[in-house]
Amino acid sequence: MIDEIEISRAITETFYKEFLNDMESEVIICGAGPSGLCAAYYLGKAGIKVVVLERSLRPGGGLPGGGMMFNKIVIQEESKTVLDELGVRTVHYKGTYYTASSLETLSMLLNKALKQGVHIYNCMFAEDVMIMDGKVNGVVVNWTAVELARIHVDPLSMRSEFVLDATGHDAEIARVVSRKSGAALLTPTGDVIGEKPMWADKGEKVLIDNTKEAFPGLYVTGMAANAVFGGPRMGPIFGGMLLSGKKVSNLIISKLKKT
Ligand code: 48F
Repeated sequence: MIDEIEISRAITETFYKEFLNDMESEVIICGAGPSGLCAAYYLGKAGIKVVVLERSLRPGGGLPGGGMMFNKIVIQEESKTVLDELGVRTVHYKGTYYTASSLETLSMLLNKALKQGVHIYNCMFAEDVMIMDGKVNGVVVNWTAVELARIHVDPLSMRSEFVLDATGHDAEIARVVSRKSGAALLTPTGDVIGEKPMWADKGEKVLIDNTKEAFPGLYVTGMAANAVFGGPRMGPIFGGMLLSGKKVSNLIISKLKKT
């Protein structure tokens, strides 16, 4: 006989066991778009304890929408190796351009990250950060439903060695650090410089360089990296997002090895 209360117990108990254990981790990734998920996969693969927070009900950020809801993405030759590793099928278009299904890319990123032991909390967002002794060491979290309902509910906190801002165009985490830390970001102006207009070629090129530490304990990846360090947007070419996620995972892995 199927019992409703056993089902409810199974869900709550399993969730809370995991959530309690995830209150402390090595890396918290804010945002489950392509760059955040790609970073999560590589960090998980390296055996690092990773927690991903995603404000939406469905992870993926701008990925499933492809270009203006045509659900295909374009990637370049250099980033094809990442999709090959994930098992995503690509089709050669012309020259150095390849296309892939945005849905297959999302499903494989999710699948591979989860199978590496990454825990993803959807419907939960980082509303603030913890900064101690000049270093970001965690985030303050709340349910998206609380934000949508505009009700006053105090948040909870999650600690980590490093926080990764993968929140996309808004660079929400870097902005909160800039606003509240009372110290300069590691950008030329000391602040979030802001995203520049569409220029796909330049945007993809500078993104890799912009993928780095933006404040002690805080790294930036994907569109958040270009927003923080002032790079252009690039539209539905996603190779840079994947390479940025991979690069930031390597930076964090080497930092964790030193600490
Ligand atoms: O925007 P998003 O897809 O970021 P990305 O990984 O990729 C950018 C591309 O999709 C596209 C592009 C391609 O070249 O330019 O725009 O840089 O995903 C960001 C995710 O972060 C979530 C948001 O819901 C989205 O799924 N997010 C934003 N703020 C928060 C957050 C927050 N404070 N806490 C948790 N999740």
